[in-house]
Amino acid sequence: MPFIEHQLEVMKDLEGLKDLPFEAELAMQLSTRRAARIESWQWESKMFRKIRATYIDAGVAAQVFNSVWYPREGYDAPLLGIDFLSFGKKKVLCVLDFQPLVQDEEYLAKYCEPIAYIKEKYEGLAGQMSKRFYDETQFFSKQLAFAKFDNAKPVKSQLFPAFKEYLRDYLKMMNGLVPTDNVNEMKRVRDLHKEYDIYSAERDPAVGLFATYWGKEWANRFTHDFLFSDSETPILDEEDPDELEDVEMPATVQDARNPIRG
Ligand code: BLA
Repeated sequence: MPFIEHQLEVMKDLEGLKDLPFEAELAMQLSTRRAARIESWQWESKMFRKIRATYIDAGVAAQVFNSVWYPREGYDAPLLGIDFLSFGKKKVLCVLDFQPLVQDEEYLAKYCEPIAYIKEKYEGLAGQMSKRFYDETQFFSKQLAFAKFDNAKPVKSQLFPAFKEYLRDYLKMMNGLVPTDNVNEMKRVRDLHKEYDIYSAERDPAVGLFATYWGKEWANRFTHDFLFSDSETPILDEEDPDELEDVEMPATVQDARNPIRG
């Protein structure tokens, strides 16, 4: 929650900040299966075509803050990607990056490398993602702050300060840019955003977690209609009882399955 509060505080200074309403059923759900709540928000501003954020509160069993900032099409800047998860306090996963739209050296030097100094300060955030879900050479930078902790301590001592600095530098960078009004360039950027959504929707291991709490139909819609809304929503085969088994359930999610309060 302190992460969301900080993000909201920072967002207050965005020019033209407005709520972007979306389907109520996707914006909030309680779980009838386990004690859990998922709530999401979406905004736009003069500089961002979309900022979305999600908070999952399943008590100690699962705490999640997930957010993506999509600049307007006139900016070819990286997206700000945030995925912080804690399962039972003993499995803490932190993923934070200026997510590059392309992997050209010049682009990375301009947009991602300037924050290398932040990552260098926090040794604990220098971990490497596995190859199980994502491909680190697509939509991720070398400045990806990545960590798996077995306790909650580094969340306060490393992740929170790093998060504040990434957010501060992201906005400083954005504020220093002059957006283009070249329609071809804007279309190129929009297409890359779409590619990001398709790529992420295909790989995000969250779908299994959502299905555990809120069922696979909702999980499918939430992933494709809200989280990565430029991706196509696949039609689920209601007749296939094994369909959920196709979704890989990460080990940490198994822990989140233990109901904490009855
Ligand atoms: C990993 N993200 C995960 C995992 C889960 C989620 C369950 C796997 C944990 C594990 O077993 O190792 C959960 N993802 C979520 C949730 C949401 C979500 C709950 O989107 C939404 C509310 N993921 C992102 C964004 C980034 C991201 C924006 O959503 C980029 C900053 C990255 N998630 C990301 C990476 C991993 C991950 C890199 C770890 C992959 C690995 O090491 O295998």
